[in-house]
Amino acid sequence: MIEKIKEFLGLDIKEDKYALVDDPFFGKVAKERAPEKWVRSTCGYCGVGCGLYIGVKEGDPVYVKGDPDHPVNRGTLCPKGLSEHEMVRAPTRLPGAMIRRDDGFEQVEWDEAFRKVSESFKRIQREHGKRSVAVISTGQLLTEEFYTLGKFVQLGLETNNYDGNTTLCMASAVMGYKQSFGSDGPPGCYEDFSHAEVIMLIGANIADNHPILKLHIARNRQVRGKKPTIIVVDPRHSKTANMADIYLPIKPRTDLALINGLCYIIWEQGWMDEKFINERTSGYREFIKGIQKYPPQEVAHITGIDVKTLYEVARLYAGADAAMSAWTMGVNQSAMGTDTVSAIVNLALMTGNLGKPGGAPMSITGQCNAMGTRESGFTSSIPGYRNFASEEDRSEYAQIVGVPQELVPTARGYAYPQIIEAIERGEIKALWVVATNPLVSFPDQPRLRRALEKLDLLVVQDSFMSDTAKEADVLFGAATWSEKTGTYTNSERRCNLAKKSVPNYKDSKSDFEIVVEFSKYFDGKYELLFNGWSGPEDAFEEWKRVSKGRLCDYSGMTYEKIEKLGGIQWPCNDEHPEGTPRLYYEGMKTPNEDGKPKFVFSDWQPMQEDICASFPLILNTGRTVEQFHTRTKTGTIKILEDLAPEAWVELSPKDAEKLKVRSGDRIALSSPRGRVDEVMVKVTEAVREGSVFVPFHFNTQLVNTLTQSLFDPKSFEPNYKQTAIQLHSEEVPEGVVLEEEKISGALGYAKESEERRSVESLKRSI
Ligand SMILES: Nc1nc2c(c(=O)[nH]1)N[C@H]1C(S)=C(S)[C@@H](COP(=O)(O)OP(=O)(O)OC[C@H]3O[C@@H](n4cnc5c(=O)[nH]c(N)nc54)[C@H](O)[C@@H]3O)O[C@H]1N2
Ligand SMILES: Nc1nc2c(c(=O)[nH]1)N[C@H]1C(S)=C(S)[C@@H](COP(=O)(O)OP(=O)(O)OC[C@H]3O[C@@H](n4cnc5c(=O)[nH]c(N)nc54)[C@H](O)[C@@H]3O)O[C@H]1N2
Ligand code: SF4
Ligand SMILES: [Mo]
Repeated sequence: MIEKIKEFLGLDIKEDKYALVDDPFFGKVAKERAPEKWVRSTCGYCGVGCGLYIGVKEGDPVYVKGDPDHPVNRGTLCPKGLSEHEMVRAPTRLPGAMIRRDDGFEQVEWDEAFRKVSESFKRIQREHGKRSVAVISTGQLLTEEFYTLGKFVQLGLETNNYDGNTTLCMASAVMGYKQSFGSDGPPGCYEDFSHAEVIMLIGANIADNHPILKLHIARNRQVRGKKPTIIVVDPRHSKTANMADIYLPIKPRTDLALINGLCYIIWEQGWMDEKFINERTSGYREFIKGIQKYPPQEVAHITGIDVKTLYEVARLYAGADAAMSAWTMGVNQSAMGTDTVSAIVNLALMTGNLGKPGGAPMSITGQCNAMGTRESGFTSSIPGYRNFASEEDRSEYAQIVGVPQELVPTARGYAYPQIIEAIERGEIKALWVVATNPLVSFPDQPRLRRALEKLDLLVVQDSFMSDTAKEADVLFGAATWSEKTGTYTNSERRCNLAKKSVPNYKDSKSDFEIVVEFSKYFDGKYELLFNGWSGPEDAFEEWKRVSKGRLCDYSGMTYEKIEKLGGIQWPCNDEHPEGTPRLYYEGMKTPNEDGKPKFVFSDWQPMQEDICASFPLILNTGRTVEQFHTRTKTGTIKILEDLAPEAWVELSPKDAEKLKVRSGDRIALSSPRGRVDEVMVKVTEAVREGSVFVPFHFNTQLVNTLTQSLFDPKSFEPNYKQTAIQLHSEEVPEGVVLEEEKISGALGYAKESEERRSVESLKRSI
């Protein structure tokens, strides 16, 4: 039988390289790929932070298996983790340092590339000031690398125009936590998914994007003896919505009104936890005044969720012994992201769901080490969640690392979108992009491209020939996952060890080495910042000293201990030598002045995006399980590419009818910023009439051509999830025409009493 299958699949039976052989560690594996050794490590894709083993043969990674002892994933992995080894030797890897010549890139000695870039940076800084050089980094380096990079950029290059793709991702969660707790830091942990009676997933499609978290939900019945109630809040019926007991298909970007409304009902019905509120929180009175504007009828009107369901959800949430809300990009990527995060915290505080098993507001982190950047990265705070504005914090940091205090910035520089605007204005002349691919991932691509063309120098430090790398003047070819050692911290503050298992690809260098080597081209900076450092562990040791006594305390960790325990959750110190599962448990103070978490009221706002007759539909963008971001990695993995080779547009049956298209047809999408052609139609009830969904991964159908430059004013996170667009099919090239009622219905923000306007003049703000 097996022979028949092999023949059918066209496999070479004679050679029998697919025969299974015994592996001392994992039982049967294919003979061809039987590893010589297994190296314990951590997945380098998403913020779940799964433990795994990398199988190595003849210096190449050939296998990945889940680590059965790791508390996060207990031996399981998602398709990306399982195939991660396949991207490491892809032909699109950058072989080392490269410089653009007239006829394309030429690989050069590192010295030549470092000399060229350092001389340009110095000249530009001499002529235009230190801050005319900017850096955009990532949530995908190791903490040791971020720490080293941040230290060099701010104390070496002396520019605070330093930000990263985390602003496209977790910035709203960071700012929301700061508003509510006085500091960033997710309070909950994965174990809470197994202890909660009610789990509300808000704008988080974990089935596609954090699949291994489902394990922790599946354990809930085992832990509590009954099934939890799962509530999913998402305008689109995502795969995660299939898990829901209660699915709330809210109108796009109305989450803040929904949460305020749930709090109103809880207050009105007296379902709140008064003891908790009185003893452990502040700001309740003012908060209650604020939510008076959110009675159920009003909220039903804004969100599209009926009054009865609102009461039911409020009753379940407030009545549960423990309830948690977990959220991701449906919340963060909005011009109201920060305030929505604080609203989620308000709901937790009102119902006493903080610092106890199953009771937490919990952001799910996107990238494998977005947490590490937030803690150590120098972008929105001095390492260790220290405040730029605080003289005490600046002096403490300077003292610990032995640099003159004047070097420590007194304020954060430009956030990512502001850096792009400063390039447009000609204020920033050189940009160093590290491990991110803006020419796919940033909104309003036509504008970004125009801005980047104005630069005197674009340096890209990447492991692959990304879309942005293709436009660079100089490339720093970086080693990637499995080629370097250091730590990633996951969504639940768990610091995991990722280990080098194979040699670097060709002449590439690790990001740590690149930064330390590069610093030698700047007078005295290496001696000042990295003297005697020989590897990432030196950065980790300094990071431990810098974080000691802070909320994100790593001082009690060592690589050995991290590996032995399967990761450690900060704070980890003398008091908590094995880490801390939850923050703000009874007796633990928040960094707010009074030590208490604070209720922060914010109004839901209709916002500016021109929905009109020309662009009457809402575009929602996001992800699919097979692909990761801009596909520099997953695009090289055959099985993942075969499963999801191109973008598609999810369209409701009614809109498909209007356009006279069926699943499999191709249509174009346009917005005031541009047009994307040839996107495959998928007709589905998952999206409502007037809304469409397109994954953002594909440079071939670049959906960020359409998205707008609209950002949360507090976090600067882009509003990726709602863009006014039009669709065009061959049969109906002029696109969808909606009657006025339908437009307001799709958007849902028109008040019944509002004056009706003609379709032409309908520039409705959403
Ligand atoms: N396979 C895969 N996994 C990934 C990634 C990947 O690229 N591929 N990327 C990683 C990263 S960096 C991140 S940030 C995470 C992102 O993980 P998720 O946030 O789960 O991913 P998205 O698909 O961007 O968006 C989630 C959901 O938000 C919904 N949404 C849109 N508008 C609204 C709204 O107004 N309100 C609400 N409540 N929901 C809304 C969308 O319909 C979508 O289902 O995934 C991580 N994991
Ligand atoms: N429309 C729309 N746009 C979005 C989103 C959305 O939901 N909708 N989501 C946003 C979010 S949440 C995110 S996080 C961003 C992600 O957007 P990007 O950060 O642009 O996406 P990646 O493809 O992960 O880019 C990481 C880059 O690092 C490189 N790399 C990998 N390993 C290494 C390494 O070890 N060292 C170095 N130096 N480079 C390495 C990769 O090759 C890749 O080019 O996209 C954002 N854009
Ligand atoms: S869930 Fe995330 S961390 Fe786990 S294997 Fe998949 S991509 Fe890797
Ligand atoms: Mo992200």
